[in-house]
Amino acid sequence: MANYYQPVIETMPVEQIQKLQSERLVKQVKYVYDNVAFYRDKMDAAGVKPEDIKGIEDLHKLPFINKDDLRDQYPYGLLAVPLSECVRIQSTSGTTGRRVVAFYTQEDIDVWEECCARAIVAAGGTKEDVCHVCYGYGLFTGGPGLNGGSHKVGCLTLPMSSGNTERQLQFMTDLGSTILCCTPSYAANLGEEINARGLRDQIQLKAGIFGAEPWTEEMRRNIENTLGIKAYDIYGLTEISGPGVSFECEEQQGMHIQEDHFIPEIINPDTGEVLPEGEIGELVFTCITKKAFPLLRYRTRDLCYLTRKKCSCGRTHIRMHKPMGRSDDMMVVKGVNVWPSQIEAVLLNKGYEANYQIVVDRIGNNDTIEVQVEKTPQMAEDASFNKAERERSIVAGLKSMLGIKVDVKVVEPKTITRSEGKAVRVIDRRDLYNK
Ligand code: DLL
Repeated sequence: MANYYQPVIETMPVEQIQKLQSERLVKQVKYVYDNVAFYRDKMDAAGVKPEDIKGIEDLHKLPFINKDDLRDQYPYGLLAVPLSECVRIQSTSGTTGRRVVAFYTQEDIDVWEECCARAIVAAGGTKEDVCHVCYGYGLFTGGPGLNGGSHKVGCLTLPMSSGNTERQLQFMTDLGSTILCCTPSYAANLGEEINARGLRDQIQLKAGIFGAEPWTEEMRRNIENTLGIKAYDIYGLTEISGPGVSFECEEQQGMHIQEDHFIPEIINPDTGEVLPEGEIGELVFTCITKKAFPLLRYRTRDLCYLTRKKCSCGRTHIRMHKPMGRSDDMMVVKGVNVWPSQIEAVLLNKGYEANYQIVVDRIGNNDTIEVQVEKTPQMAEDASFNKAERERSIVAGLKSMLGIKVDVKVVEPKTITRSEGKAVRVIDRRDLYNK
């Protein structure tokens, strides 16, 4: 069995990684220019020829592409190989507009699964493990990606897919799952059910690989305590391949980006200017090994920062801070920028679990925002629980975090719909008026 912790690549001195990236970038730009009319036209319009790209220092000369370009080119406009070379598609879960469809050659799938294998190994996975994958299977990349990675590591793979909590818990206890892969919100739900059914001493989980949605450090601590595991973050997006574009090591201090396959940049989302290491902005990726659907300078809309600070795990690949949200997740309420993750941090710090929902509306010309959060089971049993006082305390916490008055309702346990995949945290009724 191959060892998918690949020290030669993952601990390569930075200058060598950059040299490798430069070589791959030069080849990739020529490959894309020669094979994708859309890019050829875009580069011609920007006055850039493949020969102008001599290394990563020239990356900034290439034009950006974004999700609208992908939608406009749907379905085949960005393919760089004949369709007969493609063996799979995956697609985004977008509910509005055209879905994004990504294509893969067999080689693309091998690279993607290898990326997921590295993530599983970084979370302590070996062939002795039982890897319980309850990300959705099908068009969503979560299930297939982690499934493939788990096979490569040699774990016993449980392809559970999402939902059916009853069955998840039965397999988890009967087959002794040791690594859990799902969204953090579903991990929190499973934790809640495990505790409610008194199953904690029957589970053997040691690690979780959670991603596909934003989650806070507070939520991490909560999940770790409830399930008795170490919770690792994993990031990725369909357009770039799927999960495994970056992943956490045991340090849990940001996710190592797999720099032998992807070059990250952080830009100012308004001006497109490339920002220095450490500054927060929009994450942009250039794929340097993809064959079927090779995106150059793709704007993810995810906001984060990068760091090259030395990591004690020995990996030298640059780390990205967990995305603080997407530029399109940000709500402007009463003229103030609000991210759901800020609200989550306040609630979890005050002892609640991540069972909450944010409802934004407009009455006349005024925005309203209400946060509904469930009591924990302990709070529900506590006779001295003072609802009005607790609500006032959350209102004060949110006011100091956001600078605006938020209405708060503490509701009974199990009254907010649970998610099995990506959680729906925000209901913005103002969207109805804008249609
Ligand atoms: O969510 C791929 C994935 C599956 C990642 C399983 C991790 C685990 P999409 O459905 O295309 O792909 O959604 C991609 O989800 O641009 C981010 O906004 C968000 N996202 C993904 N991982 C994280 C994470 C998959 N760890 C979009 N933290 C991305 C925060 C994340 N947001």
